[in-house]
Amino acid sequence: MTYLTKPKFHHPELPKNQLGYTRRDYEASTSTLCAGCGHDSISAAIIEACYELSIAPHRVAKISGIGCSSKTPDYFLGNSHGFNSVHGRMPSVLTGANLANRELLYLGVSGDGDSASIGFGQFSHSMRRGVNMTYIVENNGVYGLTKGQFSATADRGAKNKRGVANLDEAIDMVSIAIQLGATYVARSFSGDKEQLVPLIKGAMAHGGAAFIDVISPCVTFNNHGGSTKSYDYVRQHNDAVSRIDFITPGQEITAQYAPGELIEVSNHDGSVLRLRKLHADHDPTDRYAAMNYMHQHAAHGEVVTGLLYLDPLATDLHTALNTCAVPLASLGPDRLCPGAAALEKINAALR
Ligand SMILES: Cc1ncc(C[n+]2csc(CCOP(=O)(O)OP(=O)(O)O)c2C)c(N)n1
Ligand code: SF4
Ligand SMILES: [Mg+2]
Repeated sequence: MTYLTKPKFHHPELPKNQLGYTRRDYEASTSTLCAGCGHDSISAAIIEACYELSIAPHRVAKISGIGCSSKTPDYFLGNSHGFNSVHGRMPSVLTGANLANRELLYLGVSGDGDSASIGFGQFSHSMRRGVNMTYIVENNGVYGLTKGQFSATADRGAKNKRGVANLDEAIDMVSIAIQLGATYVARSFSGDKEQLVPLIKGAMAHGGAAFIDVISPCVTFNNHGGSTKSYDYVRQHNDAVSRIDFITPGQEITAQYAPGELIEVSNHDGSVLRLRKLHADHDPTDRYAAMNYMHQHAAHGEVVTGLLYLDPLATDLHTALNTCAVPLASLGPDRLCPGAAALEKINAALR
């Protein structure tokens, strides 16, 4: 059996969001992942973020590659558009869909194998092009679906289940995303819903390439003493630089913080990101300082989490290319085919 459907009925008093949807309306099939897999917690965080943002499910397109992580869009947002693509090819499929229809919210879901190995080129180009999307990598340091080989994000010296050490240097996807021009870059932990949900909300409201690396332990192949992607290791080494509050348009901003500890950033849609700085020496709006900060802390084995880099003035690929303002499918023949006279004019200009 590849999926289990959930019963449709639910308690009539379940809380509803502004659109009248319950959390159940953002769920989908029952997960068939291993019990305790971090990926299921990320699915739950996506459901919570979309519920709290009152996103109409038909406005979301969820696109994935191949892997346990890439299976997860089957377990959330059952009423949204979805495309489970080919291994490592999620970014190009998402970019194509995005260019054809700018009115949807694009959610790319991938794994560390899917994005840091076979799909590394695709990942990189989607970042440098500034595709407007929320790109989530569910990072467990292994190829879970094919039984636990080290992936390219596994730390050098980390051990597999049988005690064999990884000899290769790890790819830090967060550093690469910042370097290549992503404008909202975060790292989180599947076991920290309080941090992850607002990070996803902020990413979905961001008007450019938003990348979230979520450490997501694989309980079957990479949750033992020698792993640096296990629940215990991440809990012990998690160093949060910031906490986000996400405030929707019209919501009252009540909490008070001392000056210097708080950054407020307004989004295009009127929502506000309120960033509580936990480390005074981390400036998330300075791209090079953010990278320095992460490298320094990584050298001491710390897993730095939170919103690590943010460009408040971000734009996206549509702006760069000056694309059509409406979905291509809504264009009539008159706009798709300007006629023989227009073609003749173009040809004449090239002679
Ligand atoms: C072209 C191609 N090569 C290899 C595979 C085999 N394969 C399937 S999933 C996978 C790795 C998945 O790892 P990751 O993206 O980290 O996902 P996880 O299962 O760990 O969540 C591989 C190598 C494939 N499906 N297609
Ligand atoms: S093999 Fe690992 S990644 Fe895949 S479902 Fe099981 S715990 Fe999750
Ligand atoms: Mg993986």
